[in-house]
Amino acid sequence: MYGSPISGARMNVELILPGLDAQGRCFLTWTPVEARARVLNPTGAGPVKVTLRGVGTGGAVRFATIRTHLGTATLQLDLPVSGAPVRFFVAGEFGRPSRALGDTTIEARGTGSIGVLGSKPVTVRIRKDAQTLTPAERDRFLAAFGTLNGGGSGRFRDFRDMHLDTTSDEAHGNMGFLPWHRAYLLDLERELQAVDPSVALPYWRFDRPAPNLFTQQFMGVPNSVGRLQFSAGHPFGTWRTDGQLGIVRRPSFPRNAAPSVLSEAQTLGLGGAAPNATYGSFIGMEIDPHGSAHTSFTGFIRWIGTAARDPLFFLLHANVDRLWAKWQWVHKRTSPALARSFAPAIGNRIGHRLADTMWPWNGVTTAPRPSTAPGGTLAASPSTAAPGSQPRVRAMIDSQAVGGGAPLGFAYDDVPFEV
Ligand SMILES: [Cu+2]
Repeated sequence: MYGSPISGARMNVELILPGLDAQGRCFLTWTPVEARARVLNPTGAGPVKVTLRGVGTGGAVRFATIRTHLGTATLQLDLPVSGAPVRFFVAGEFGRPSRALGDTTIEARGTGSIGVLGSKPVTVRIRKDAQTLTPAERDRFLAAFGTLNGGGSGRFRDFRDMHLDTTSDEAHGNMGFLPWHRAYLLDLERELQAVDPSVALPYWRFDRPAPNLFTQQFMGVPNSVGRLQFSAGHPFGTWRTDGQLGIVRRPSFPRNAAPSVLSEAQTLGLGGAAPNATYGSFIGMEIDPHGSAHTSFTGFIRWIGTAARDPLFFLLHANVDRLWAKWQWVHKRTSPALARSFAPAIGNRIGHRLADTMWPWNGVTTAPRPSTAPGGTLAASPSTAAPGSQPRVRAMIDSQAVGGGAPLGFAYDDVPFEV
């Protein structure tokens, strides 16, 4: 019992991470979040020196004492024996996302032979190129989406009812096109994560061949009449929307080729050259590559009123959103306070101005809004407080919280956080 103040209580380090879910799990993106470490049951008089590092075979993390993208793989902290917490920042290491739930562990290791004093598993949850997903990642995404559809009677019906000809003015043909779809994807992704928290929405990089995507194991292959065929047991084998079984989609491009759309480099150039690039010009991407990607098929995805019946819609739009996020990063257009990050609505359309609330999450069903507002408020995330249940257009601009505050809780595998 010598030197042991409380029987059975060993000195250890508690890592206090933000945004834990109900099971105590932590999800990170590239955005640094504020965390704390403190000593419990200290022995000795001086501060306890610990080194933080991430271990694991999947994702990786970076640490810093300030909110920066210039984090390091390890961080030394002096933890006072008073037990007072010491602040640090932790983020996913760009380029090294997780592949499975909790595949990265943050360790606090003492000096010399003391060893690991505390640890916490985390998941670096990032939207990835669908072409590069592992079969396990792909199958978890498909299973969660199939559950959300629930054979046509699941929660997905609300998302189907949000994107119709009668609601199109909220989402298309003006400055709110990108923010509205960003909120739409985020709402859907959070519903998928409520089914399986390891899932992030993958994107279809439509300016490159994506042969892994257009298979019976993933997004389906059309038969002679354009009806998609899936492998045995595929969650989309029972896909049903609007009372109709199955998905109709036929590409006008070969499986090993890309559709005829503006390339990524061309798209990023639409807003004009640095340092004068403007959102008002970049938004032209709604026509090409966005519209061109839709019309590179016949079937549901070709038309606004039926496009959201097809799960590929959400991978197509994740790429549209990624291109916006990448343009924002390249040209430093993440601040809604900066005029060139957004543009005045053409014709002053409601829902397309920075200060406007967004339908249907605002619940408004009086003209000029649509007469329905399916789905209720925007799904909450345990990982972040943003954007709130009834977001405004403004809340969609700085998705990674480059300017501070809470991030939206998603990031792309090729768009870093950079302050
Ligand atoms: Cu749309």
